[in-house]
Amino acid sequence: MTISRRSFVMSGAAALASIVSRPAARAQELRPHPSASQLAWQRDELAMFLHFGVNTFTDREWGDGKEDPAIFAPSKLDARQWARTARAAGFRAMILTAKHHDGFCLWPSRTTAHTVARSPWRAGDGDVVREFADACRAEGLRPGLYLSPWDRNNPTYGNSPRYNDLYCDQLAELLTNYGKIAEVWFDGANGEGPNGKRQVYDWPRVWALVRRLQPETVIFSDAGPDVRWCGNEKGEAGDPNWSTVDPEAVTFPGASGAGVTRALLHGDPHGTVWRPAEADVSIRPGWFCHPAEDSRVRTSEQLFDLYLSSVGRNSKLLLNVPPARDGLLGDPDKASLTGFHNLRTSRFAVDLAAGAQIRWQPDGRAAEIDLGRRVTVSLARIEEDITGGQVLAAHSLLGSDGGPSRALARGTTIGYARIHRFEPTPVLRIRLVIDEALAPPEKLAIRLY
Ligand code: FUL
Repeated sequence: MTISRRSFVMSGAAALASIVSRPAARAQELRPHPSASQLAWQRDELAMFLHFGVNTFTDREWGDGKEDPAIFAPSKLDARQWARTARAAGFRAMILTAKHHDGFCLWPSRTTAHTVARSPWRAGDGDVVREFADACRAEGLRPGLYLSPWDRNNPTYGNSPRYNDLYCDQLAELLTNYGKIAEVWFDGANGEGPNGKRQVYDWPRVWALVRRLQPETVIFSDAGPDVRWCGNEKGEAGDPNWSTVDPEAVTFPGASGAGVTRALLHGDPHGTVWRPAEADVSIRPGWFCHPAEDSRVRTSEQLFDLYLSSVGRNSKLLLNVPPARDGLLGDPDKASLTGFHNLRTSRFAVDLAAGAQIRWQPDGRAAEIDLGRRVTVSLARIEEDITGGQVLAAHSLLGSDGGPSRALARGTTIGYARIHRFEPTPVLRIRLVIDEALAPPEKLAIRLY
């Protein structure tokens, strides 16, 4: 839909710095918009995923559930090292695999004997979830937990009502005993195959339990209800990427089909619920740490690219950094993270548009920023104020060095953030053209680097 011709000009005096705003529009008040929890989730921008468990010791990606708990013996496990590393690299949240598909519980669950209590680690008195949650809080990170629905160890798995009871009991332990949890992650994987056990999950019951025990947490799954998967494990959000979706397009975690992938990737401009996309990807080829992959850790530049294709496309980056067998994050992973942080802080160090004069075109379809001096720019970060919803569908960014304007970048949706990277270009003036929108935007921020 094309933007209405109604003007949404802001008076020159009220347009401050590179933040462009206009009085509230009624149409937008009715649009789907984020809850306080969804907004806090998005503003974290970076969360670290930690895949750790028996697979770390067997060198596998998917355990079969027959692992002996005695193999779980991290000699130096230090969750504070995980959290310190994450915080120093600019991450604001961490999510731990409390139970992966092998069914091994990293906390001493009462629901099964297949837990850390049967391992030699801390003489069977340890609790990785406790150490993880304490470490997050000590370092100012928000903790999240992954509890795999698919469980290849538990004998009740496949007996739907019994396993659903057990799964809810496990969830209740995790959501009752470890303080406030910021995100609960429900994986859609189920590799049983056509002849395997058929477990019918009771998602409405699971989600209601989470709501009751942790009303402020966000629930992630392909089907939300709060945050959706971005549709791939490459760290690439869709383009366009709407945070609104049609709730009927993906109704349960693990649903598949071309329509499902499209809905996850792009959302829906006319969607009736707010369900932003999370982009999960691993710093290594595998989700678990395999020593043979130590030389294949993504470089700092590659992590920066992932930041642009996730956070820079209205998503959140959930970057997996798996602890090694000793229970610590390894040196190659830490080095890449440090480099990534340095790149991010240096490339976004000075906003060259801060304090610049902004003028809206009378019909409200374009804003011009006079930088007052010639600067060389190569990155632009544009933000919609999403507190009232998301409205921009297509835009272009032009730059002028005194002469005619040249296109710097073109894009579809903006949402929380859209980051464009282009050839370093000298400019005196920048023009943001709104090519297509559902409604006039409430407020835009344009930052140049
Ligand atoms: C997938 C799982 O099968 C992988 O092992 C990993 O946990 C990834 C995040 O989700 O569905």
